[in-house]
Amino acid sequence: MTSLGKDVPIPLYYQIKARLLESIENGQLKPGDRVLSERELTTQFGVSRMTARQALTELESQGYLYRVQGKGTFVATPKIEQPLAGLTSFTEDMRRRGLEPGAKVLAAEEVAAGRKVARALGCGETAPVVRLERLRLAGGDPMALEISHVPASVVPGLLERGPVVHSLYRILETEFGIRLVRAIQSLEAVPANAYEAEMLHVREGTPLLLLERISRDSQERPIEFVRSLYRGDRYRFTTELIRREDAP
Ligand code: 16G
Repeated sequence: MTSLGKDVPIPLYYQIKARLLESIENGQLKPGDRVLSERELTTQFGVSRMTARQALTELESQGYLYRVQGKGTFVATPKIEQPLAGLTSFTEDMRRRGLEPGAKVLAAEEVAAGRKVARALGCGETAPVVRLERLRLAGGDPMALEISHVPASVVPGLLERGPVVHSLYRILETEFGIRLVRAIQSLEAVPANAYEAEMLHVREGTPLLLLERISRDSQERPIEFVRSLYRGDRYRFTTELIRREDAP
């Protein structure tokens, strides 16, 4: 790696970070490869230990590197690229990537909708809804924390049929004849709180991607309101943008 520019207004740690990132992105450093340690970076670039540490810590919290106690810092597997175009289920998304989907049910209960859910589902605030909180797994690793709300009236008996450890969308289709056809979804960044961090195996404060989705069936009925927190260090969402013919 070339030496750092000491006369440029770019912090040294940031320059080291950029060098490492470049090596990862152009394939010189591959998933599983060990990267230079703090001490090695210090010698190579003539920077302080703190500067070297900051570069590694940021790359780690952004999901490019991971540390193994006593062994060193290694290049992580690339993030999961998730197109935002189709209305797909978690199970379908993971299978398409050859990963084994899973779910750990953290809560499954019938509750009153409350203001936010009522607004999303177009029901009364006291209307009963099924609240399903699940940790979604891919190959056993936690990927997202999902809280779904479905009007109890459209899924009678859902809670009695056992924990929803497989696909909710499949159950909706096969057991309740509900096919989701359309959804409105928003995406924003939020820091992981202590509980979310523990569940998702990230540090508190790590950026998560919060997706909120309201899905409807062919009769335009709102069926599901979900808040999904995806690991920002494992996911990258992509969209296709098409320039309209009449764009100014
Ligand atoms: C996706 C959906 C979630 C849905 C789940 C069903 C988002 C943000 N979340 O994760 O709304 O409940 O798929 O997956 O898109 P399943 O059929 O595997 O249970």
